[in-house]
Amino acid sequence: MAEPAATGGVATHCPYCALQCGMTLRSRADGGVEVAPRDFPTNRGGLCQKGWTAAELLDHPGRLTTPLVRDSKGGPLRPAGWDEALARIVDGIGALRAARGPDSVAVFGGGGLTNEKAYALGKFARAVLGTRYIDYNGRFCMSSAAAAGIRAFGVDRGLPFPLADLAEADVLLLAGANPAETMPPLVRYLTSQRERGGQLIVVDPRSTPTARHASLHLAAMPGTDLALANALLHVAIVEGLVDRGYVDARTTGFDRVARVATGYWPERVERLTGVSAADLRTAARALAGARRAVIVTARGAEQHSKGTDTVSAWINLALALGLPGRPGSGFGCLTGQGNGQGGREHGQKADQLPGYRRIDDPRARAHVAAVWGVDPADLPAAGVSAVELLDRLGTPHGPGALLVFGANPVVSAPRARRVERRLAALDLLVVADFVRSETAELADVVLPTAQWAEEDGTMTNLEGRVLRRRAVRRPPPGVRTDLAILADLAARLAPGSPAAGSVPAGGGALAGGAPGRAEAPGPVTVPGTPAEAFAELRRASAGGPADYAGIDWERIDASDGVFWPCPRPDHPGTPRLFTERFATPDGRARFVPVEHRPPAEPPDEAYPFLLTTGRVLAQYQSGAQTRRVAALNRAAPGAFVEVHPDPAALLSIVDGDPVRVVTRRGVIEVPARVVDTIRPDTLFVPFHWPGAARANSATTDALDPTSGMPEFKACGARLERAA
Ligand SMILES: Nc1nc2c(c(=O)[nH]1)N[C@H]1C(S)=C(S)[C@@H](COP(=O)(O)OP(=O)(O)OC[C@H]3O[C@@H](n4cnc5c(=O)[nH]c(N)nc54)[C@H](O)[C@@H]3O)O[C@H]1N2
Ligand SMILES: Nc1nc2c(c(=O)[nH]1)N[C@H]1C(S)=C(S)[C@@H](COP(=O)(O)OP(=O)(O)OC[C@H]3O[C@@H](n4cnc5c(=O)[nH]c(N)nc54)[C@H](O)[C@@H]3O)O[C@H]1N2
Ligand code: SF4
Ligand SMILES: [Mo]
Repeated sequence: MAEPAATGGVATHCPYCALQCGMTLRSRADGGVEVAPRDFPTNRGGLCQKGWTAAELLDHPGRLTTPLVRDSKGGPLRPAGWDEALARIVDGIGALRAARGPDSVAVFGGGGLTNEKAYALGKFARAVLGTRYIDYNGRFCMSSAAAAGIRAFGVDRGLPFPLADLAEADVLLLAGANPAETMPPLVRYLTSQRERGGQLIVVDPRSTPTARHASLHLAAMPGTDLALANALLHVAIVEGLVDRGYVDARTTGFDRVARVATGYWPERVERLTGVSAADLRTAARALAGARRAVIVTARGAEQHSKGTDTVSAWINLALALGLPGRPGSGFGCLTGQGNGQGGREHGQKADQLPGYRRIDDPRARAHVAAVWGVDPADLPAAGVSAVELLDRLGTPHGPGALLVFGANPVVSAPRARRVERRLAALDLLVVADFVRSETAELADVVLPTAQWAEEDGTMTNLEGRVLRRRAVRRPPPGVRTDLAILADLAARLAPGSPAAGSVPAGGGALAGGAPGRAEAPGPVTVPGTPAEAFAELRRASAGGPADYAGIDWERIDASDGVFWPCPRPDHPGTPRLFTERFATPDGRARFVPVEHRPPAEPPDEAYPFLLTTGRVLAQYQSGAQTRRVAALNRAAPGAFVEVHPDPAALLSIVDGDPVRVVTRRGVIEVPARVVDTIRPDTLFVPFHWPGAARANSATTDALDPTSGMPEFKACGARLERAA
């Protein structure tokens, strides 16, 4: 329930990950903000260290409180007024559009933005700028799981059931998920699952804090989950453990998948994965024998050039065992960013319109164009995925301007040195942020925005539960909200406004329609307040797969949030999907045959290790926020490389030695952490730090062909002692 006002606190949620732990904020006498945990279904009164310290950034001395502009490339950023900063943006955009049309401007969003902001950003890109170039950092995060979910179930909701179901599973399999560090309060569900006598199976090349809770740890080589899942399916088929009744009644395509599975006998897959045939059989029998079984994937299984097919392999196994839609059982993925789920529903994805509609669907275009008051023909076509977008920046035919809201790709994008070069080649880089992130440091214009505790809005957590973010105080003087910035830019760019003088007629939707059309629609506005934006989002999402039409703030306030789809005010919301049918045209889930293949860059003689990357508990993502919090820096002061004692001994490396992790793209300079919790053929580096320790200097930009997900989790590497 919402926190009663009588306590004097404001009930809201943590700004960081998709667990969206409940917290209560109180203003202190000195103007600061105090965080207390709040009992909410996802955290049950728990918070991790990041949540406890989240308010420290609100009054951080490095917080931006004035716009910054750069007068010439290579020159310094200097403080400027809002009018000057926004005029600089409008002039830059106008000049590019006059010369090269609407696709000369690109937008990059983030999965941390509220639903309202994600919606406004998509509308700004499509209907004000008229560009097809918009994508966001969620492409690095959830895109493979999303693509596989849509392919099998017809819809993408990370967990199609409430998180609490995990505690009730007799067998729970986590593939490439380390929630003990990435969602610590979730561990209480794992603990109660074990106390009830349940088994936990963890697939991870490292013996992580999560794997230490497991009854069975399958330490597979990075990039081999697909083969492993196919082997479990092979065992289930050979041993007669498939749920034939479910397969016949609720699915299509099993026979083709069964034929593929014949090639994945356990002894062969033992050689591919390094997991013993005996353990593969044990895992398959445990899952198949459980009354309630749940399979969950996260980034370890997904961030590969075959991430979509890998998630499909896990879904195939779940379908063969009859799990999705069965009470207490199921398949899901752990969404990562605070609004990773909602952020991928309302139109900041290159191929998508609000309500999880497809931009290439004529009915979807007509619906959204009507809400926006534009001609469907003026909405751009699908753009390209994040890495492809970054790759085109500043090239002769690519965008010359980029607006970034809620991402720090200089640290978090694969092959980051190339990203820096592409950003440097832009005519205009605009970054809205509350700190000088590594990406903001390269910008021509930096816009200071409000933080989570200073704004209202909604977030959709990893369960598809729509929640309220509530302001406890107003933004500091000089700071504006993202919505206010977008609304102001839209007004300044509108045809007929003085600032838009340099924008040509006929320039996409911005000019109000194609030349010669009799009734040109009026200028498109972007909602400048969260309430206006949510009201519009509800209408735009109505009838789409992620339907929010029946959700309003009062309903959320009166409950623990509302699960989408919720098409009408009298609709209860949908905590559990797929109980009767799947969201496919025939209501059945679809098996998809998938074959194992090696990573884009397998190890070889010159690069004998597999480099994988990921997270530590006390830092968040690119670290732009958490590296500024003193307690978190004490807990996790810098990057490192985990290496097994055997290869370390061969290379004469001892714990703490400075080393170089070298790939075909670059070098990571970090101290070695010699640990026996990692496979001898694998190296692990966390990606939260910039500079010489930046993991993404070395990662590959090989992409999944379906989702555009980069291969963050596997590429050939060698390890050297630093000179
Ligand atoms: N502390 C902290 N928490 C976070 C975040 C953060 O930055 N810091 N970020 C949030 C976000 S956006 C996300 S997406 C989530 C991510 O949450 P997780 O997916 O749990 O995090 P990762 O550390 O990226 O990867 C999980 C595990 O995958 C393993 N792994 C590597 N390669 C493979 C492989 O090929 N197969 C398998 N099966 N496992 C492999 C790694 O060893 C690692 O332990 O965390 C969220 N929570
Ligand atoms: N090597 C490697 N790289 C990875 C991964 C990996 O596992 N390995 N994981 C990938 C994954 S899963 C993810 S999700 C990405 C995340 O990658 P990033 O995009 O770098 O994520 P953040 O560090 O959260 O960056 C968000 C930025 O926006 C700012 N910000 C936060 N909230 C708001 C807001 O409301 N408005 C505005 N204007 N700004 C805001 C923050 O201060 C910060 O600078 O990294 C990916 N990169
Ligand atoms: S688990 Fe996630 S949502 Fe909860 S306190 Fe930690 S970072 Fe915040
Ligand atoms: Mo993520």
